[in-house]
Amino acid sequence: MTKKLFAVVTLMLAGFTMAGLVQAQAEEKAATLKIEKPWTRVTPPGAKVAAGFVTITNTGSEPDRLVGATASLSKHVEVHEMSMKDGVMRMQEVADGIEIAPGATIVLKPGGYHMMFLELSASPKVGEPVKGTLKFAKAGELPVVFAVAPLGAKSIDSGGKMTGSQKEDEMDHGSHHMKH
Ligand SMILES: [Cu+2]
Repeated sequence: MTKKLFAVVTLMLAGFTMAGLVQAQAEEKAATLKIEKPWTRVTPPGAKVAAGFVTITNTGSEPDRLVGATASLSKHVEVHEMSMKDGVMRMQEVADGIEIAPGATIVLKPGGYHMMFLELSASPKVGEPVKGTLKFAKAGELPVVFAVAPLGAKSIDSGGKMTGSQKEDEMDHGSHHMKH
């Protein structure tokens, strides 16, 4: 092998190793967050907003934060929390996102943390999953597909059966109409 050829081969090997390393790092980042059951649900006629839910477990050793999301049928998405104040359920944007400590699981669900899909271009329909992403402070933007549950569903597990009262939903939308 000539010296020149040797140099070229060495450079190529270095290049491959670098590419492999970068890819491995990206995979490792994504692998530290386990994303389960992203879902949304059918909205009442005329609704301008829909809610999105998901379960996220941090299997890594560093904390991360859910700071935002996207959904194909929404112009922009906010992360919201619900809280009881003076006997009234309210919701507000979580400005800094939701922290996920190492080993912790956060559950976005009706009545708690949720994503708010704002300015809908179309309503979610059962059988038509919604593509989107979840944005994390450290792991970056990860793709998800939101399954669509029927109107008023309280979880994606119940097969969309109505398990709670619909009052909560009406209140959600009422306060959003005021806010947005
Ligand atoms: Cu909300």
